[in-house]
Amino acid sequence: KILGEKFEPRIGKQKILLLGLFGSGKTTSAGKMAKFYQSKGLKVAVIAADVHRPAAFEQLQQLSEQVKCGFFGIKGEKSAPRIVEKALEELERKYDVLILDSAGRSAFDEELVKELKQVSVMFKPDEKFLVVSADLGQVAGKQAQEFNNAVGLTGVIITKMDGSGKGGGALSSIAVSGARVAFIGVGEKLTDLQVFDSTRFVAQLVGFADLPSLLEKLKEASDEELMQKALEEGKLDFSSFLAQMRAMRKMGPLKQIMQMMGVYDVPEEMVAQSEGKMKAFEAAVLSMTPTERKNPDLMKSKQRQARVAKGAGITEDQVRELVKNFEKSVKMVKQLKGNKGLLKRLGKMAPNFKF
Ligand SMILES: Nc1nc2c(ncn2[C@@H]2O[C@H](COP(=O)(O)OP(=O)(O)OP(=O)(O)O)[C@@H](O)[C@H]2O)c(=O)[nH]1
Ligand SMILES: [Mg+2]
Repeated sequence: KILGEKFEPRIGKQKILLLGLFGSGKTTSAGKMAKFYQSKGLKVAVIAADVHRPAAFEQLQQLSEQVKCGFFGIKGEKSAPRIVEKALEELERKYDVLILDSAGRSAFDEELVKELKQVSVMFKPDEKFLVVSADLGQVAGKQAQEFNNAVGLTGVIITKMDGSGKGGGALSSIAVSGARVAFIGVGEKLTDLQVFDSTRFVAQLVGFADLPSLLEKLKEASDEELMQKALEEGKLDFSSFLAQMRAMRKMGPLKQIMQMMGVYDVPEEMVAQSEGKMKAFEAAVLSMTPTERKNPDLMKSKQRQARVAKGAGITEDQVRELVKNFEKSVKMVKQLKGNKGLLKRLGKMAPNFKF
């Protein structure tokens, strides 16, 4: 498995400690998780133990009111362990799931580790989830390692997967760090939380024609030289992109390709959507001039997009989507190439495959 197994949240009595740096999304995630566990029929309370951030108490209290879950905090109390001690006395018999929002720091440092250790000793959490923002990209893996070494983690929550182009980097670097991704945050609303499931995630990625892990698989199919060249240079152009799409077609339906890679249960609608997209993309690339195919930046021009759309019989939005997805692919190929650990994992997953 590339990105780890599907996370199975425990549905039962438990204590969850959320930790992480400033602004990573701890408090928001506390609210989202309260809602999630409550939807599983459990009685949930959140604990405000961030004693450093002004108004942390109020922020969590408001969230708890929206979720309609329990809340505990001591306004003005400066000792996190004391809050935890009182919270346990007050809540432990009444609730199934206790979620503790701890204080962040601007950077990983001794003070933070010290406080987390004290809180941990008092709280005795079943789960210690590090909350990191997808914006961190590859740095997320390093952070997961630091926290894991210092206080031990049972999982990672990656927030802001919606807004950032760096989500793939964050996810892969965490997988490589050996930590497990438990949940992902995909928006600011309380319902914007997903249990992490690599299959589903990969299926979402298939929304763009160039799934980087497919790239290697595809090079066997056709236009081997082109693909090889693109990979070696870490540089794709629209011609090699088209070659991949054709290779994909040749190899048969996307679903089968995914299954060859060990990814089962690809949702039907996603497959259908991306097959349709592929056709439009192919038409667009064929309507480009050779110069445009070799110089993808040219296709940022609105006039060129309009011309290609007309020639291909698709909308300008579809052309823009192609350009956008193409850019994403280039980024992901670069990340893939720079990520030796992930390459090794992919290699293990597809044993007949050389990198
Ligand atoms: N788009 C998006 N925004 C998010 C997500 N999760 C959190 N945010 C936003 O990120 C900002 C910071 O979130 P908080 O939950 O306050 O972060 P925190 O880690 O508690 O921050 P501190 O208490 O300052 O350490 C808020 O504006 C949230 O709305 C997410 O999954 N997607
Ligand atoms: Mg907070």
